[in-house]
Parts: sequence; C-alpha cells; structure tokens
Amino acid sequence: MTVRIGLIGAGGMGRAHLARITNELSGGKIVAVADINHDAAVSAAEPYGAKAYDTSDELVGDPEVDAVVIATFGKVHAPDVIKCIEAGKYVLCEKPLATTAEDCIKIMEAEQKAGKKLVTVGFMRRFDAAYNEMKAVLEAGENGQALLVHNRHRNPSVPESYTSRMAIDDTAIHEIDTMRWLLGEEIVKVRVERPKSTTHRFEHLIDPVVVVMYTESGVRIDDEVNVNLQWAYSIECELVLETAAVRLGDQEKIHIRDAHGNRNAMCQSHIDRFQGAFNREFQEWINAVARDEHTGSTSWDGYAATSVVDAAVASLEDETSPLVDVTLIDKPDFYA
Ligand code: ISE
Repeated sequence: MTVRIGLIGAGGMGRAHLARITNELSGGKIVAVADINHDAAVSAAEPYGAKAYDTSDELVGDPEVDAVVIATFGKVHAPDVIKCIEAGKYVLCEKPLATTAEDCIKIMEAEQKAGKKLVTVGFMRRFDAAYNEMKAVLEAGENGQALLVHNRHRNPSVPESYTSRMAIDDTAIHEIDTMRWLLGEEIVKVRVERPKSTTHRFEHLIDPVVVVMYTESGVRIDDEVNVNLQWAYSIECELVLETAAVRLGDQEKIHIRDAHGNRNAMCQSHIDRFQGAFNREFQEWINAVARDEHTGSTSWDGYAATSVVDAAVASLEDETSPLVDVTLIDKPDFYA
C-alpha cells in the first residue's frame, strides 16, 4: 500500500520532509500541502503534483489523505493534531507536540477517546544510529548504571525571532526527550543556569544557558544550549556509567589530514546532522501507517517533554535559577 501523505506547514522543515519522502524513502506519496500562506503551499506542492490548500481543515478532511505530517510552529500544533485524531488519521507532528501541558493533555484525551494511538512526535534523535548504540551499551549492563550525562547542543546562529524561551522549548527539548528515552525514566527536577552571555547574540536573548536535570533515580544531566556559535551545528553527548564513559562519535563523513591539521567538516544544521535519523524516523512511520500501527514517540512523550519545558522555563525566568519540580499527571494505562 502506498501511504498518501498530506503536509501542514510548508516551511524549510516541511519541505525537507517532502523531499525525503519522495526522493529517499519508499511507500509514501505526497498528495497535499496546506499552509496559511497560499503561495508557500502552492510552491511546495507543485514539484510533487500535489494539491495545495490554504487551511489544515481542508487537508485533514481530504479523503485522499491517509496520514498527515505537521511541520508548523509549535504554538499552533494542538488543534491540527486533534483534527487528525478526530478524522482517525495517523499524524507525525514535529516537536514540540504542543507548547503547554494543558494542550498535550487535550491531545491525549482525544487519542484515548479515539481508542487508538495515532500520534507520533517528531523526536528524530531516537532514530540516530549513535544514540541507539549508546542506549544498547547502557542496556547491556556490563558497565553498571548511568550516573551522569553531559550534553552540548550548539547552533551556528539563530534568527532575531528566536527567544530565550525557545532555547528550552525549541532546542533543549531534544535533549529532554532523548534523555528520557535513553535512560528510560522521567525527569523530575530541573534548573536553568545563565552563564556569561556571548556577544554574538541578539540583545534580547539569554545565551548560552545550561539546563541541569535530575531523573527519578537521581541521574544528573546537564545540557549546554549555546546557539550563536558562528562555526557549526554541533551536538555532543557523553553518558557516564559506573565503569565506562560513552560518547557520541563526531558527525563527520571524512577526515582530512593536511598542513592545517587533522580535521573534518562540521554540519551546519539539524537537517544535515540528523539526515539519517530523520530518514529512519519517516521510513518507520510510513511502514507502520501502512500496517495500521503506531510507531515512535507517543503523545505521553510529547506531554512529559513539555512538562519538563514548563518547569525549566520557570527556572529560566527566575534569576536565582531555582531547582523546579516537574509535575506530571498519572500516566494513563493507554500509554503504558
Ligand atoms: C530547531 O527547531 C531544531 O529542532 C534543531 O534541532 C535545534 O538545534 C534548533 O535549536 C531548533 O531551533
């Protein structure tokens, strides 16, 4: 079966997904694109011979759309995700699932009413080969328990529209989800520290920040979010076990040794750094939709991540950087 896919949100990320589904993956076909910017919808749809809609209502209601990808801004995700659930369509929603815990709860309620897991949150790092190897080392148990994790999430630059809150809900949210997935437990406390600021930031921005989190069993996680590096998109992670330290390898494809040293090209965005992970995530989703099955992270994962974001933002907004408790509702059996 070919899965007929509709995309809501014709920005850079959405277009990258259209290209991967068409050129690199199998089993999926782009049949419709919706964007409130009519010209954007038309120009994104046209190369694929897809329909262009101005509203998500039309796209979700189109009987020729089997499943939906949402790549709009986080703030507008919730109503579209709920529309897809009510239409009984599988939806892969880019992170964050929603920007408030209340909206995530509404999504979980709609999904439980539908009686079927339909929502996958676009936490693509769960599909990155190196993070998976790291998780396999932890789960093999030969080096003892996890004690600490050190993360560095660095971007070359961000636009003026990027806010300090986005350092948490748009950037650190990747580590928040990846750490929950890697360690297999919830994050229960979080603090956001503000070191000295870079002169390369826009004046309104707090950058860098360091997000410090603790899990239920007491693993301490730190995450340097540093988004005006100028030189690269660079993701680092070191998992400290009792008798080993496991680090992600570098992301390079080749090394060059010459008169300038031994070096490798650095990625410039998440789209090139996580190309393989995005492809695996989308291929698994298409395959699962074709079998009428759910795959990947659930609405609960989206909710839990957004709840950690809420606590982290509360800490960020208080100059004393308090350690804030993360509050979660009881996990519904539906997501067990
Ligand atoms: C962006 O939305 C992403 O998802 C990237 O992975 C992250 O590095 C960047 O900071 C975000 O703005």
